Amino acid sequence: MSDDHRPYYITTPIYYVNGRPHLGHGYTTVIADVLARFQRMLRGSGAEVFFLTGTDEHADKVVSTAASRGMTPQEWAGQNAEAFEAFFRDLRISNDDFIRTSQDRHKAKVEAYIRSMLDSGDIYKGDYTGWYDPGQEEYVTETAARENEYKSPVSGEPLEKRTEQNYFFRLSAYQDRLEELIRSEQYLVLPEARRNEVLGRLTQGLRDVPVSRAVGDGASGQEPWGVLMPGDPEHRIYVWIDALFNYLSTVDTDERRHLWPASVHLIAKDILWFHAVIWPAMLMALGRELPRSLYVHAYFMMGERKMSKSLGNFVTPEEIHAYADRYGIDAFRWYLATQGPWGANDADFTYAKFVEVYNADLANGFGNSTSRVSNMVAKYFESCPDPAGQTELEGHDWPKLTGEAVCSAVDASGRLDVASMLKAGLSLVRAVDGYINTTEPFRLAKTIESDPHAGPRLAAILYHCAEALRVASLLLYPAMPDKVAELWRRWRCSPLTDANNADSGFVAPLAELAAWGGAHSLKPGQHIEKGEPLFMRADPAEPEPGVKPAG
Ligand code: ME8
Repeated sequence: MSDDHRPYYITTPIYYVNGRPHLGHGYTTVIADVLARFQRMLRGSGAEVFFLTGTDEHADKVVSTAASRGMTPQEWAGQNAEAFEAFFRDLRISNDDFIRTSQDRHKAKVEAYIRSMLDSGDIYKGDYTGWYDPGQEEYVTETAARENEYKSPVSGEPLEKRTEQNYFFRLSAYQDRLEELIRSEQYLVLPEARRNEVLGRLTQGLRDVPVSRAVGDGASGQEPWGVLMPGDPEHRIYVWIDALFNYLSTVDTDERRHLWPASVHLIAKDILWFHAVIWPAMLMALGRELPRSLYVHAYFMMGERKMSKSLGNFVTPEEIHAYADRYGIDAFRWYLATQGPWGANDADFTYAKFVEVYNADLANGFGNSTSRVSNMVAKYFESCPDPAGQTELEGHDWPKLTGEAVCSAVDASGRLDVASMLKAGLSLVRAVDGYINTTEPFRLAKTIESDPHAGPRLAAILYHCAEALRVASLLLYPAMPDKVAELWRRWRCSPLTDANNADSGFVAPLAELAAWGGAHSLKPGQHIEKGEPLFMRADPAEPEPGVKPAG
């Protein structure tokens, strides 16, 4: 997973284009971005990191919604795909490609994969009867249908009993191998609760799954929308099968083939089965390597219900924009990355919590600490002071403390524990605060005239504060690229290949960038610019930014 001799290839789900983007989509994509940025910094210049997101466009609903708007499916899908791309630009997502399943580069590959599975007998023609959830465009198992009183587990709408002639994927043939792969962690499913859930369901046995729909069904009166079944133009490939292949099709080219297998697929628990079971089985059928890991997070909720498109209760791009206008997009990213539903538990998004975290971690934390230190340096020394070889002060061994923080962040990134990865940076900030409180440099400054030891001591204290904050800033960068790049410009210590572009590469790997006293550390005498605090304090009494969506 974190084997850094291999390229790092990370993906998000590709999102449905029949509705607008919302916080849930933003969440997974921001986390993927934080992990991708961390890996680029970890590996330094020439890092082979590939981050893919995109849109899933061949759903039947795209056809019906487009028709109701007097548009072609391609036009409607294009308009919404652009909305996702714009949303991700606003969120400062640094994806390397954006795959749309309606693109020829994808469709041609899907056709070839399906053809190969028809040839091998992994796909065959037969009859299928089952409970269909029209909202989700998927069949629900008999057990799941019964447990939910034959209603959609997502929308609560009634399920429909459907029979159709279909092509099937011989999933049942892969039962034992799948169980073995997931149990042995060759395909690592995280967190543990989700892995156990998959293993539990696998022991109930696997049925073959339909992988096609009749042309005309759900798309009547239109050109067939989707990828046609090779050799049988009466059938289209089921949107879910088409979609899963995006992870492979995008890199199945001469220039990119070495990127496969993916290091990490990130998803939420709604689409666990497709990714934990059907996807690896199809890859086995194709004789391809399996992705290294699948991370399955929980849901952002609004009160008791999952935030979702079909329920219309989501935080919109406009609302997120309003937060960004007031607090900066980096603050929003920080909140998502540290407070979101990572792991097995759902999380609520609330304004009160946002303000609390913003003030504690950013305004009173990172922002205050960097501005306190910049101000003291400017006031007492004008430029970066000289520590004169001292490394341990008041029991604080800063080279060791910063080294440990970096190790802890790297470890956490390997476990995909994003919050702990970022907290390693924040805890260094807190350590600097505590250190300022015990050493009281502002008090020491008053004795410079009378005490000959006070000046060198003050210089050493402030140097250590600044250098520790510089190391902390590296660990905070993946969540807050723009604010951190701003600090690096002010302190003349940017490790970016272009200091004015927070998305440019890193000149060296993290181990070198973070080395105390190394080539990238703060140099005595260099300019340290004061500037405005990076984050202004938020007033909890102020009303929430933006407007709530209607309904
Ligand atoms: O399922 N909380 O697309 P989709 C957290 N096209 N994450 C959420 C969320 C919430 N309330 N709501 C959505 C599809 N997400 C298929 C995927 S992949 C080959 C095909 C995020 O538009 C989360 O990542 O419904 C979830 O898995 C995804 O959006 C579903 O997006």
